[in-house]
Amino acid sequence: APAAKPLPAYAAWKNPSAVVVHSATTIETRRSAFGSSVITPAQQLYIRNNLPAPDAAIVENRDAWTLDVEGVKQPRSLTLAELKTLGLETVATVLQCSGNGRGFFPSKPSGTPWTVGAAGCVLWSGVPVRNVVAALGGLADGAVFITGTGGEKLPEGVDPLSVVVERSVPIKALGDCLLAWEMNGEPLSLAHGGPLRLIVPGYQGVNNIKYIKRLAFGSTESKAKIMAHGYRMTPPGGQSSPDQASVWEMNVKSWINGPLSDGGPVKAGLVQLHGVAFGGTRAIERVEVSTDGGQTWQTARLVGPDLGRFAWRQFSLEVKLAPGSYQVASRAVDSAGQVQPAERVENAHGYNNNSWRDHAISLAVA
Ligand code: MSS
Repeated sequence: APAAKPLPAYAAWKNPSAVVVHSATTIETRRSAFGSSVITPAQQLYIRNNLPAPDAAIVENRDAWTLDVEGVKQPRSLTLAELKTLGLETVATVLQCSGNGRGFFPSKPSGTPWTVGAAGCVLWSGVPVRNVVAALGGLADGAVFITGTGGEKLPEGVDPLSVVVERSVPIKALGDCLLAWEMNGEPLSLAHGGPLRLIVPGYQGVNNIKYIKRLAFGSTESKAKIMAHGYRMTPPGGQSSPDQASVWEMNVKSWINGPLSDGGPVKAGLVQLHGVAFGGTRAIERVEVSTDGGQTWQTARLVGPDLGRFAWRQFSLEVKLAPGSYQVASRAVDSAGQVQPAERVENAHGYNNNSWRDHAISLAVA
């Protein structure tokens, strides 16, 4: 096996045994490290940066960070100190990279071959975006999209639109969006977007803009490359274009986190199969587990606190397993009756994989 890559400086505080460092900008949580207490500790949460992380100086004087708000009746710039006066809410959301599960595509799309670990369930505290809009006189006419712009310093000599991390989401997300300065009870780290991050609950990771500098409401989507061409459901072999579906709401998904037999077979007898399930913007209705590769299913028990429809649910199924080899799969159903599918939707860049078959594990029992 190749030597493990070291953690980059901005993420040196992560737990090295809980993560796989793919590169300085892509760090994945190990399947065995998720634990079973709903919330993912910061030390083991994945990282995905499209640009290098900004200088740590941006989190030195957090309250002085400024956000430009446009597309409201009274557009202006607000400091983080002022945003903190406008409201306070906490929401638990699944933060998941659009490419989580890309590693299961046989077509090997370019990009990080994440399996399950580009995801976590996190608590965010901040001000609801709707409060900020109200404080600035309400939306200007014609708002169809919410656009967030990342605060990275852009490389010189290139078209800013070709590199800026700027994403638009439909205005219907407005009621749920948060401008967060705290994660899991701690000031938001630079690695996860501090001092201020846009949280779009239920939407794929890329829409949750870190170190947000500008929030705009308008009639058109961002012209940035990452919006117009990036993160689109491009047919296999095709070219990305703005008419293809953007990677927005997450689909219903689940996977097994344990026990795993990677380090040797699990002891025969009573076994508690467990994992996580989430439905994007919809709550989880139920989760089924199979030990025979999807031929038969049993309903699992939802475990632990229900932190709302944007969080994931832990689930567990108690089974008695004789020595042998098992294909263990899980299949979630959301509150709208959407069932996690057996097969992935093939696409050029390996997005939105929620195939239960791809996420099944082989379990050796002895
Ligand atoms: N933001 C910014 N500003 N920048 C960058 O790069 N990235 C994305 C998001 N946001 C970015 C941002 C992505 S892409 C993701 S996933 C996320 O983020 C992640 O997060 P964390 O915290 O985990 O790192 Mo895929 O869909």
